[in-house]
Amino acid sequence: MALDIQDPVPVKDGSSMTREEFHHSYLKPQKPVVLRGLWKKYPAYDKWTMDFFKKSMGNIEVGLFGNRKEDISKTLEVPNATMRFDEYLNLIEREPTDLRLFLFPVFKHKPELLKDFDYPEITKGYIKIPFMFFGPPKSIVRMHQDIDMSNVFLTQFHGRKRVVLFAPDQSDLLYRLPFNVHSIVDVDNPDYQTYPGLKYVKGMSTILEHGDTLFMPSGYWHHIEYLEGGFGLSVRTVANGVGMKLQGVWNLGGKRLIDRMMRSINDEKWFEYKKSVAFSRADKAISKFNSGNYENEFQGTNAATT
Ligand SMILES: O=C(O)CCC(=O)C(=O)O
Repeated sequence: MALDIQDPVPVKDGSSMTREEFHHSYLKPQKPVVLRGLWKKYPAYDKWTMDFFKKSMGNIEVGLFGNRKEDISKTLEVPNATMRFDEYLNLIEREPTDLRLFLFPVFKHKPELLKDFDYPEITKGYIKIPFMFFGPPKSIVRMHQDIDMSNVFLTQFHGRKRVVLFAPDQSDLLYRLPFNVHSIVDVDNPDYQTYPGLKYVKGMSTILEHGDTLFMPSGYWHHIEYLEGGFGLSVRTVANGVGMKLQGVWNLGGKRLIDRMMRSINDEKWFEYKKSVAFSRADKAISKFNSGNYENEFQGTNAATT
């Protein structure tokens, strides 16, 4: 049985979308959308290539993360390798490896890159925190929510990426770990025996190409597969609604610290405890689903628990 993730994320012309239309149809109802060509009018659109980054900042050392799909207990806080940036770019053009450059603060290293783009009208009025992501072919960004629960605009500049999305109200059925923003399921190899909640989830998929901007509303789960070596830029804006904003602050200032502390005391035992909570929440969500109460009782409340 295949996971129910076939629904495509709608694709719209980003260059002609007005702020009003975006607010009314996507931001307010918190619906994902691919905005094709949203960043097209800026120099970065053509200028930012692999060669450009190799030449302009190839000599810096970058911290790289393994995809750690196999080790779901680990979080992505500490890089597990370093390399010269140009060597890393050569590597990801050449071959699959599991090393990704995650939340790369490229503009700290080279602030003049900020002159290569502006923020499209539809994102104006919000906080923007730009980060870049680089990854090799076949690498996987395991399923997670962004810890600050922000609205995210993820623009692809090079290579294609497959993205699977789930709304935040599916968190329990996705076996979200408490004190964490990761899920323990693998959407590419769904194990229904161990994770029966997966029979009930409903997601969406899309493939991003050069110039596509994916709008991911606050708290949306995302699983990403790099189909080719490539890179993208994410711009974050404040979370939607008071609940999501508070959740973001609590994730960053409370949960993350508790998780760190408990991991340092007994990582294995703490992980087993978190898994047991995830399983018990999923069982409850399945019962609600089977009794027909899922929509009424779970919709919109999951993100505020834990
Ligand atoms: O594109 C990537 O490599 C990861 C993007 C991501 O996870 C994010 O923007 O939260």
